[in-house]
Amino acid sequence: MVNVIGLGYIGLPTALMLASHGVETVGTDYNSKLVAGLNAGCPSFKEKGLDELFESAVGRGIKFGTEYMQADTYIVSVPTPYDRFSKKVDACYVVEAVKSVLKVCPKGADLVIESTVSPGTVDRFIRPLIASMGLTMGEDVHLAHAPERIIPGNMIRELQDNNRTIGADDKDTGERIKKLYASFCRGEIVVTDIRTAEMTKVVENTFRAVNIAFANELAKICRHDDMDVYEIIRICNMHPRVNILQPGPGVGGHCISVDPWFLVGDYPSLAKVIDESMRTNDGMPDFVLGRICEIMKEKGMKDISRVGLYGLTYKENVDDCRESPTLQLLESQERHLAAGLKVYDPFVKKDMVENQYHDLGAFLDDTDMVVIMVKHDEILENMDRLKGKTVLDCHNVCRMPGVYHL
Ligand code: SAJ
Repeated sequence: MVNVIGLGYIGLPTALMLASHGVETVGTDYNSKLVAGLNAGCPSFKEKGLDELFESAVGRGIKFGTEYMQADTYIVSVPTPYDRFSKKVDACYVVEAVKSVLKVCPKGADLVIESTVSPGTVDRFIRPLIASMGLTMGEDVHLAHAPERIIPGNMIRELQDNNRTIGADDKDTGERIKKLYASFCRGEIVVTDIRTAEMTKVVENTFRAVNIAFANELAKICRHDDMDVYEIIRICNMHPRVNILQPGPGVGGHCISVDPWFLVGDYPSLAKVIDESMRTNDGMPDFVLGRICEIMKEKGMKDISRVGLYGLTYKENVDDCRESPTLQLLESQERHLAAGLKVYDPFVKKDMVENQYHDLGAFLDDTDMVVIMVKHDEILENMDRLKGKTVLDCHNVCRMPGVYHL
């Protein structure tokens, strides 16, 4: 039996996937409201294919609760926030979850940490914790690290199709955990050591962050001389070994905007390109605010409350607002400008910020300028409703004449 600890964006799909592939699974989360919702048949977030997977897992007998269970294998998938100032990972949730597992787990259980942790976290926090509880690694408990690579917006498919990395202290444990993930994973599963597995996960996200920063810096350079950055990227990417990503209004989400800082925090004198790239990405919301002011001046607009930000989530077609560029911009707005920008996002039902709308029509009625911060399908399907408005398109999705870009 597998006990999955933490039923968030990663833990829940993983628990459901295991159960729907015949593995006896119990999902545990300390948030009793979230557990009650799951037991009432309501997954805690929206994701393509999640409802169908949920139904299949419930049909195979998955259980949800707040207690840690007696199990052969534990998968810990709890948040790993980072300290904005020290840029170091806060492993407290992982440590607390592991401590709770160690209090109930039978001798010889497998303990898999799925949470993204900075390289060396297992050595620095988990091994000493196990020793401090009088337990012996490799006897009382077998440790592994299995970072995930699923991308919000395509999680369920990627959970099955992506290749996976399993870090383990010994070959037998690695092969046992590989077999468990192979119950649903059709990708290649590579077994390595734990520290290498910790590093690969952070490096993958850092690679993407640095490449996005390159695209963002290119956008700024092109803006300086009024060139079309999208046409330049399109043509460059026709080169067989060039793949430039897309500039945007900033980099959000709990991964690409966070994980690279682990390396900066751990290797401050070495992670120079990474540090500068993260500053570039973090500076994009301010850059967008500057563009808004430039365009208002050019159009003779005086009232910032007639400007609306379309999109509050960190990227298209997800309901996750963590580290969202719009939230970063609104914070920035309060530093630089009087509050007043209007906001609307079809995926955000609860009020998160001032002047937030919940209806596209009302939002468009009350704005003369729309800033496309997130390219949700909804705005792509309603481009005609932007006619007559000033548009700052941060994703190069609007084909109307006179549209402004980054
Ligand atoms: N973004 C750009 N330009 C681009 C691509 C993305 O500005 O060309 C922005 C997005 O708008 C968003 C942010 O970057 O604000 C991150 O979005 P994303 O789609 O690049 O990535 P995530 O955070 O949704 O998922 C990433 C993925 N990592 C990689 O692709 C290397 C995913 O595979 C990971 O599992 C996930 O992080 C994670 O949980 O670590």
